[in-house]
Amino acid sequence: MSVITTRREGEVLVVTSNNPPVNALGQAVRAGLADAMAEAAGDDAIQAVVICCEGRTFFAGADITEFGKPPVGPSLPEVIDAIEASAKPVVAAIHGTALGGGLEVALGCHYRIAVASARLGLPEVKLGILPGAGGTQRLPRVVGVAEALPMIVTGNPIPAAQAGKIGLVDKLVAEDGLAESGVAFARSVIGKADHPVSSKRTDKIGEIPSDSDFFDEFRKTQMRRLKGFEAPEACIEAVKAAIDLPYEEGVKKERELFGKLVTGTQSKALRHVFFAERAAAKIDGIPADTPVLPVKKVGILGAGTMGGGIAMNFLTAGYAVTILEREQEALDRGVSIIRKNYERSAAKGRFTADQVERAMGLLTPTLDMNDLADCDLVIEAVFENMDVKKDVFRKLDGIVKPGAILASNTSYLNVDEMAAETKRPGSVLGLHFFSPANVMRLLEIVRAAKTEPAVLKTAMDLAKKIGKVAVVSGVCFGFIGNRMLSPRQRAAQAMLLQGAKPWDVDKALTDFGMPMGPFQMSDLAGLDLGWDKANSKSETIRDVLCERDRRGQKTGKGFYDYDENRRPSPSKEVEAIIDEFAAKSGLEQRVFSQDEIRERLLFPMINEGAKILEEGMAQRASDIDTVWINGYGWPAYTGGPMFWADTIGLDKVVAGLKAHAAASGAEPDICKLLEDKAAKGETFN
Ligand code: T1G
Repeated sequence: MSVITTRREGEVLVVTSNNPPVNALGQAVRAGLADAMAEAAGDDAIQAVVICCEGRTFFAGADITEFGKPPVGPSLPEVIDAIEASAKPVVAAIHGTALGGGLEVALGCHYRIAVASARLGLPEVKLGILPGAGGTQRLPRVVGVAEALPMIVTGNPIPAAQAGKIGLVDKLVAEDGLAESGVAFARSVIGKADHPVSSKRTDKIGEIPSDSDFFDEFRKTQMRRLKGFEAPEACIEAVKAAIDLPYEEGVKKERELFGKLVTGTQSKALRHVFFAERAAAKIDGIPADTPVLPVKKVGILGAGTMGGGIAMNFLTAGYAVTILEREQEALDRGVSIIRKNYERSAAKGRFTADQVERAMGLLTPTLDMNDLADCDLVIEAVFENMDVKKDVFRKLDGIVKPGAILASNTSYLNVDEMAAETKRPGSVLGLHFFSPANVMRLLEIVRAAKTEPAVLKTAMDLAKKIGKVAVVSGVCFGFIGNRMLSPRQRAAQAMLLQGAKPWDVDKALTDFGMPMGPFQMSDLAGLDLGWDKANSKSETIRDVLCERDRRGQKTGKGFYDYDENRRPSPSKEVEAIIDEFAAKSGLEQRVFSQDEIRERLLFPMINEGAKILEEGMAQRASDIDTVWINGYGWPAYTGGPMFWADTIGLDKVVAGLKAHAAASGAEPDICKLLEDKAAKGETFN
């Protein structure tokens, strides 16, 4: 069955793509489109063409799986140029998501119609590239630079209605009968003398000169998104070329920029990230026909920071949530914080007032655990103490209906032990959200020894519905992310005793692209987590800091001093405390280069990741990358810790671990899987 079929509707040729799952513009689709355009050109009975797609979406872009392989013609630019050169009007009939090359095909068409639920975008920048089939040259001509630039540099799609407003879509049509609407529209333009051939359009391109401060102003709004990424700047350069150069020259400039990016490390890393996030949704070892269990009502134990944030995920997705606290005052505080969070997001335009009221209307606060009886899923977010959690699971098991899922939001603790407190171990698992739970995309689904396949699959299905990127972890201390965080924090502390200062250590990681370094992170979380105040005897730097009430951002000082806006600055007092402990340690004091600090912090993480893989605690190396990018802000343009290790070479990681151990007079701790792979020149991904 050809992926592209054509049929005649009187004088209109309807060209349909059927290339599941997303009508990616693979070679067969491109060839089919080229043949269809030749058919249209060669038959006088055909006076117009409609291009549409079967399945869930219009073309969602080039076929990313073809990247890095030898190109096979016809190229997408060639196909689009043939569409645009047609003497007969070509109409793109859009549904789903017209993205990347898909939107570029639509831009080569003379007209575009779309259903209201469609979205249109050029997300190439998220893959470390830029629109490489004329998008940076045609879109500004169709909608103007001011509208085109954000679409190209952020990669975020826009809804069809907005596309209609800016002239990207000529007509919004009914959700049903899109092809028929396309034929009707095509008939309405047959015979029109001058089709608005986009690539020749210059009416909107002249509005903003390329030396306008519009570009610098725009850069300022995108600083966080732009930091460290190469593609956004190239996108800006390509749009400037659309302003300054004739179309053909501009396309050449686009192609040159595309060629540099697509062969670069950042694009390889970001394409890895794209597929890694999707691979993570695949759970090894469960039958394909495993059912997804029905979940309509969710119970949350604990209305604190985590419980409230977790509740918001489900409320926003339209689930009824019953939230439980022990005291009325804590319950009221929790509910009020949820409302305040919604209102703050609404003020930023993320929610409408109606959406906030709808979400809050789904929330039922209670002090009575029996009110959770009819929940399909209950998540506990109570104090991180095993005895407390065991007691909660025992009580829940006796109250909640048979078949309901019981989940723990624990960050570290053993979910098998919690499951053993119940008569339903098959329905118990961990759902580890990351703070702030209503913002961070990552969810670690902790697979306990007895967790049933249907429960796992239901959790994965729920994760997607609440907009999370989920990764399955086995039961081990800290699961995947926090388990790898521990050796990094230990390495950071150890360097303080050898002459390093917190701000130098943190800088090495923020320069690498992390949002913060180990000490900034400790100050954010609070230095007194697990600190035993009553028995503290100034034995460690952390003890002394806490004893002096330097407990982190919440007390205005920790490793850093913080101003009223929580901006950090190095502290002389802390420096003196560190110097005292370093002198007492008897260790050789030295100056660390930024490269060495980075290696000392990150290589032990890679080693821990290798152990996690070796023990089967993660299903695949790319899952570990997905955890660190979505849970801790690891710079996506390096692909995540395991992809980054592959890029620099596992032999370099092993050599570094050995060298740093020797320099500290310690025995190297190197995972066998890592050592074997390094020796064989293999990679994790
Ligand atoms: N190429 C190949 N496979 C793709 C694909 C693509 N462009 N998009 C999705 N898939 C696969 C995906 O791996 C998964 O496979 C399945 O489709 C469902 O995807 C020349 C060079 C369209 C919004 O960046 O954003 O055009 O895991 O799970 O959540 O200038 O997929 O089932 O085996 O994500 O409903 C630009 C990328 C390419 C769009 C649907 N286009 N895709 O989301 O399903 S570069 C993109 C998406 C380009 C031109 C340049 C999303 C989606 P599997 P899914 P979804």
